[in-house]
Amino acid sequence: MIKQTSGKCNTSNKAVVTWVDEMVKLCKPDQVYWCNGTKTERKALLAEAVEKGILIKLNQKKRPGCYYHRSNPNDVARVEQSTFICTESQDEAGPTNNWMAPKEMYQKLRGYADGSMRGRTMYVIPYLMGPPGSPLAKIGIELTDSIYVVLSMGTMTRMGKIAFDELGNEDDFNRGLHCMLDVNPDRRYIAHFPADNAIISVGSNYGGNVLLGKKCLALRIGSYLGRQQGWLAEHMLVLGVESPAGDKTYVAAAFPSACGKTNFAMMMPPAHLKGWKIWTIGDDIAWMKPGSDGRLYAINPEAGYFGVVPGTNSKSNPAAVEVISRDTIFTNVALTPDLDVWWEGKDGPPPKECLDWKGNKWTPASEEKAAHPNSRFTAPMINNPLLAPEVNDPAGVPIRAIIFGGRRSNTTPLIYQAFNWVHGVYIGATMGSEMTAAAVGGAGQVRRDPMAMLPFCGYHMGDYFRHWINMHKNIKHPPRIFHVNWFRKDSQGEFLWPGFGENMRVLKWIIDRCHARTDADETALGWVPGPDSIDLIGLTNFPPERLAEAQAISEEEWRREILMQDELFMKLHACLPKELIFQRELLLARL
Ligand code: OXD
Ligand code: MN
Repeated sequence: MIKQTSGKCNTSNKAVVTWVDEMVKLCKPDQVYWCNGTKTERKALLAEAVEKGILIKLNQKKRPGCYYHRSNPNDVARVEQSTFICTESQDEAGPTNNWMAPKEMYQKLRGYADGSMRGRTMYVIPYLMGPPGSPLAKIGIELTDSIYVVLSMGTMTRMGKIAFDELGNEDDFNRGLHCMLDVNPDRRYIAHFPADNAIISVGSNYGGNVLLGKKCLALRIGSYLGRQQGWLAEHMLVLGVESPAGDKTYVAAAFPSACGKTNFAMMMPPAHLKGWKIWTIGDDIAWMKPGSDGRLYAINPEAGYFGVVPGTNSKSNPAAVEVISRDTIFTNVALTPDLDVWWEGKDGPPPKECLDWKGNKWTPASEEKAAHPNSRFTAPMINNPLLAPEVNDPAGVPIRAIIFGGRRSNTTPLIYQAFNWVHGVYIGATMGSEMTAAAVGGAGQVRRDPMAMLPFCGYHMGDYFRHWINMHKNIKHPPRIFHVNWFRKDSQGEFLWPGFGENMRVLKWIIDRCHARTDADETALGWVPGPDSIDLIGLTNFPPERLAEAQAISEEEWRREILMQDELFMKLHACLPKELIFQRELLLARL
């Protein structure tokens, strides 16, 4: 008989109780704790995590409600090579996903899970993804032996009783099992079983691998369900742009991991663009469905931010600085002697001395970075001064523009607009980006990352493109589609565009295009701003020639680019929609 310590089973849902019992028999924890999501519970769990040395309580005067965590140095990012989509056939998962037959993977991972929680507590985390009452919201239950996961899920999702209330007696919930094991990369698997709406993650304690509501449910399983049910699960931020006249236009944008989605979602417009204001809906994931009025509506399924810390400062993201000033768990940043945190790119000078993310003494003369490049903050969205109140609207917000963007030091202009929906799908499908620290391996190399979904698409990428093309039929008023590149460099290796808040100037052009308030010039790639349509007033050291350089289209670079795109198209050939091949031909002809 399992001993229930404090949290009692708080549902009578038979499917839930049966499944939890089954997993308890498998993992054999000493205790089972059912989370209810209250403040009192969080306080107690935080105290327990501190007592066990899993968290360090930070200086509460400087950072009220903040805690510090160090992960195992072998476990600091998503591991794409250990991430599997377990569909019945390998074709269904497609060539861009690792695949194993469900039966085989269940057997392997149940073998690892068997008895893995002996001497430990199993936490039952019921959670809701999306605003309560939203037809787009989904329920998940994560079973984990990591208190760090419980505390993080409490911030990232609407966790606790609310999820059981929404579920009622239904059986429609995601079944997620997470076992830390000994955090050994050789026994690290993040396995998705889309047909069962189930996930098993073992051998890691890094957010992207273990906060199962996020990448696993909201994107991989979500994209699979979205295709079946007629909606889109996307790796996109969502924001509202308020104009000086007070109207709001909603935009969704897909950039690969660690390419500035959080900064863009919380952007502070430059002083010159008086009266313009950004409101955040979400910074990482959008679930989008056509509404009965023919527009595409989006919700943010999350309730918090799991953001990259290095580079966060009052210039790059003043709102995030405020977000992480309280109630935040910092993972793998540096720890100062007064129990505050530090990272490369923080405001102010570096500390004279601190402990780096591995706990070693660090000084500014040290060769290593003090904070891991993929160190993270986990913070509640309610801390965000720019949080849009509509974030809790069950209906979501109507999307007028979709922006795709990669990190490219050459080839791709600052901004261009697709000619139409299918052309926009082609632009998203062929997106390339230089890899970042958010995933293990390959940093800096250009890889195709279609719609920023390469690591997150739960089925064949060719079928995913087909789903995108088909969605158009159900969206009478489709969003306009754009592509941006904030990262293009000049011949000296300097960024051509100042980025951060100045991106508002580009966003303003996008919004104006959506409302037919500005014109554009036609190029081989798509529509681009006319000579004076991007407002450069107030930008220092930025002559119009620099914008022309950022917008330049080199035929030679584009021929090379199209050849690189072909590698992905060849890979996906069996399921690649013909429309995309036609788009490629049209582009070549225009060039
Ligand atoms: C993330 C990622 O953590 O994309 O959001 O890796
Ligand atoms: Mn992401």
